[in-house]
Amino acid sequence: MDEMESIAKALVAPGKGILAADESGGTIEKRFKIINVPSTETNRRDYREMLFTTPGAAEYISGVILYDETIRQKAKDGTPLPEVLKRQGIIPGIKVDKGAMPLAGFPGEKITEGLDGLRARFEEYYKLGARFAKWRAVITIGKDLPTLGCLEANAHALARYAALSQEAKIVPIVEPEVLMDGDHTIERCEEVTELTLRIVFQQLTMQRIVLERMLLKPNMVVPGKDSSKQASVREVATATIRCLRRTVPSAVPGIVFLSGGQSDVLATQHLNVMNQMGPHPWQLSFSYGRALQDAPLHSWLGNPANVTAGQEAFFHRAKANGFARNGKYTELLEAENTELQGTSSGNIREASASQD
Ligand code: 5MM
Repeated sequence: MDEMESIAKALVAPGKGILAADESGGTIEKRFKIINVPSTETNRRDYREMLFTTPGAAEYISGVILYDETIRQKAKDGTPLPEVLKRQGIIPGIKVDKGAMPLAGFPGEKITEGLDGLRARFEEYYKLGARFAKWRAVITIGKDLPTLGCLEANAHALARYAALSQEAKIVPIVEPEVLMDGDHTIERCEEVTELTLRIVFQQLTMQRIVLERMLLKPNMVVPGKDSSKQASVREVATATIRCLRRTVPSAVPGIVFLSGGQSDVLATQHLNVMNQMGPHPWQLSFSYGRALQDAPLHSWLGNPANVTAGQEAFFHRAKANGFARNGKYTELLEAENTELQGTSSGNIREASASQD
């Protein structure tokens, strides 16, 4: 089998999913602020080393998305962090976008930047061990938003990125995130997500992306976080699957959801019910950032004495999502390690859905 195809398949292997640990400088600073830890290079390294060296993590985690700084960092014993992951049996990945900036002429909308010089960066990232990559576009729902201009610009950039990624023999994860911010209904989220995915796949086709060699990282279809009408787990699962079946070709090997500001437990429940509704044309897994990290972050608190507690909290969430990815998650499983979860779900619920 082609190398990229086998990497894409390995990333969505049964019972496994991806840890998104690619917070850029500003985002990790925000996360550390919640636990009162200064965002120094050493603290960022220590925190990520704690996650990556979690005993048994590879049972449920297939790959980790790194940030440019992290892929160049070394563990305390001098081992490069990508090597630490490889020794665990985890595939290193890299975020290659340079963030979302205001889109000229489109007030309230953003365009993700980072295409200039990307071919050379991909070459270097391959040498540093990255075998998959990620680029995130953000789509805002609001009055008269999103515009077609914004959707097309972002879809085009995603497709240009994916083409360069495949040229470098790196599997692209294509992440068009329709944000949860706002008071819109679940129906409006479904309408916007469907349109977004249609335009993204048109552009991927135009740029000759080999669908078997990529993964899609979408939002789930949920009401805005300020909506007066919240949805049940089954409603979210039903709307999300309907939307994906209408838009994602079956040649795409896997869909790895982002959590987008949902509580960690809810993100697991949604994934579980969607998998129970299968079989689906693609594997359905996770690529969570906050929904995997909120619990370990609050157990760690920047204190070296808490590393084991942080790893246990991370392992627990990875395991829960590994089971959900097979539709086998249960309340009993969630209750294991209850004392370690502390207030994590509460904290994440209070956090803003927006990354920006
Ligand atoms: C980890 O956060 C990623 C974005 O970081 P920056 O905003 O600093 O670039 C983000 O793309 C993340 O990978 C996805 O949104 C998934 O994370 P969540 O928290 O939504 O599951």
